[in-house]
Amino acid sequence: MSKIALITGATSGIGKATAYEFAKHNIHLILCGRRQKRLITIKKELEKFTKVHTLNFDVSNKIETFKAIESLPEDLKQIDILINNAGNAHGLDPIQSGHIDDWDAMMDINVKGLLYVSKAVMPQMIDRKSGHIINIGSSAGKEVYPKGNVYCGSKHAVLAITEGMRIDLNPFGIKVSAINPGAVETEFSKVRFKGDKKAEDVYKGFDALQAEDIAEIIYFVVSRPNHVNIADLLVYPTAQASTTILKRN
Ligand code: NDP
Ligand code: 8X3
Repeated sequence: MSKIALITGATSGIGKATAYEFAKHNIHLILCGRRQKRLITIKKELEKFTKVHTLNFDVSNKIETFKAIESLPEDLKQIDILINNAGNAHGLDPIQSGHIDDWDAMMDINVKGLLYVSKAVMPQMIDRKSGHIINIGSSAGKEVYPKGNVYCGSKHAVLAITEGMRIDLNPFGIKVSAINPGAVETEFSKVRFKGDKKAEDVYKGFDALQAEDIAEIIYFVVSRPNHVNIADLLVYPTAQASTTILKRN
């Protein structure tokens, strides 16, 4: 029987590429995001290969999140795979000149949004004693870099929450994994720099990871046998050695 995956942040970048990768393997999809038009376009493309349902909500809105997940049709309520991917960096400023709205957005989306979605999805996994939760962390969750302060804090929190989930869900046979990428060329920097030209230079002069590279890794992680859980992965482009060491041409 086909598995069912719920992917947050499926309108762009890593989440969208994961939807395409999962569709190739006939995993049924629940695709989430705020940009409804994109959800519709992706659904149209992927329903040639698999069953697709879309949920249009903001993960940082507790009420919207629970309503959306409760609204799932009966045949899609038993989610086997949860990909907590929705998130972004907002700004890149020293802590003393950082913007409170940016801090709120990162903590509300990257940390609290992940918790809300997980809270809504976990009960049926616990009842069935099965499931796999994959949290998309970051190299920024392993190592703090200059001006990364709150984004790094949010991703360190994702890693700590992942570890906590793995411990608490252990009695129920639920797998919990963190995948922590370095630089991936997506809309991430456009969001971080709010459309500023700076975003154009971020991936210049080296071969950044592409969203599809991470999507393939996510599929590898979810397709291991039952007794294998890849708990934590750090994935860099070859040109990157740490959050601050990057070899450009
Ligand atoms: P993109 O900006 O391309 O994608 C971000 C996705 O998150 C979009 O689909 C967006 O959808 C969704 N999203 C953002 N805010 C919300 C919200 N409030 N509610 C619901 N959905 C939301 O970036 P990436 O694909 O690169 O990022 C995906 C994840 O990977 C993030 O958690 C990011 O921190 C992480 N990551 C990225 C790296 C990179 O270098 N790109 C490296 C390491 C980790 P919509 O706007 O439609 O809601
Ligand atoms: C995204 C990678 O280095 O921009 O999480 O923080 S980085």
